[in-house]
Amino acid sequence: MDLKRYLIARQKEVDRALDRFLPKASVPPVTLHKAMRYSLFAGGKRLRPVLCLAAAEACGGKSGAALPQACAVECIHTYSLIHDDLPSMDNDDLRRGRATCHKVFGDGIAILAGDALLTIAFEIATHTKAVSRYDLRDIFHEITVAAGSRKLIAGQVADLEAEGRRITRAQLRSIHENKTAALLTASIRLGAMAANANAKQLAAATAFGRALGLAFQVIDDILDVTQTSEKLGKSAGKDVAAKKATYPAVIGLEKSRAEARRLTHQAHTALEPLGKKAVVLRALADYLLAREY
Ligand code: GRG
Repeated sequence: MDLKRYLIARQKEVDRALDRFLPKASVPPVTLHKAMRYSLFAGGKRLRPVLCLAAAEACGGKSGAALPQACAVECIHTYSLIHDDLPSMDNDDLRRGRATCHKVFGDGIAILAGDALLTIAFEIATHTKAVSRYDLRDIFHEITVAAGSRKLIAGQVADLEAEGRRITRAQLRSIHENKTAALLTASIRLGAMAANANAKQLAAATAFGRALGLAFQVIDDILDVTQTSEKLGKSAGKDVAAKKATYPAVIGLEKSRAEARRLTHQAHTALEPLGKKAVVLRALADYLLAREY
């Protein structure tokens, strides 16, 4: 299959839907809507929404049924990036290849743009169509748990608290599971749910998401030390400078590479119950691993 063509088509589909869901930049408060759009349309990979759409297809459904959920997750992801870049968090100047939201709009508007993106995710999620096995309550439960104080925000708290400290491999894995893998897994589960996945399909999608989510963060940690800021579109080498808890810091670069390969293999194995329909998810896992080389 031609993954590049698939990615471009799906990214465009997601961008068009996000553009429809977001208030236009001319709608008051203009500065806020400009800031939300500035960060949302800054050229992210749209990995989470694409995984969501591909998971719907892998479970025998149509990708279009998962579009609101895919867009909701992308809004939550973008909010987390805006807040993470703030001076009181990671204090970063570069994101998605351009100046961070607070550098352009100021800290106050950046905080509010993040808040508004988080909130609009739930408005967008109301466009989800219920299927026989899952209703809106299930969709909201999935999103709120992944984005909440026991997953995404727990990971960010642990990450902040681990700065400059020695932590174990198990602690690091737990940070990555919460900070990164939980929202990625939720994206994939939401796609499966849009396709009315049965218990076996949902379990396969979940296992795939957990392995892929961890692999993604291990690879992201590796890229931070092996790539340039230009290539990444965000500040490279920041993890080392900020004494961040990362895989290369805790187990070394070569072992991190081996771990990324092991987790990618685990992700592939998890897809077996979904058969041939999971071709795109399988290719996406390989594509993420290949980013490292
Ligand atoms: C502020 C609540 C709160 C959470 C922040 C997402 C996050 C937690 C921090 C951002 C920094 C970071 C290293 C996050 C780990 C997840 C990750 C690698 C995000 C970047 O995702 P990509 O590569 O980004 O998919 P694009 O820009 O392509 O969407």
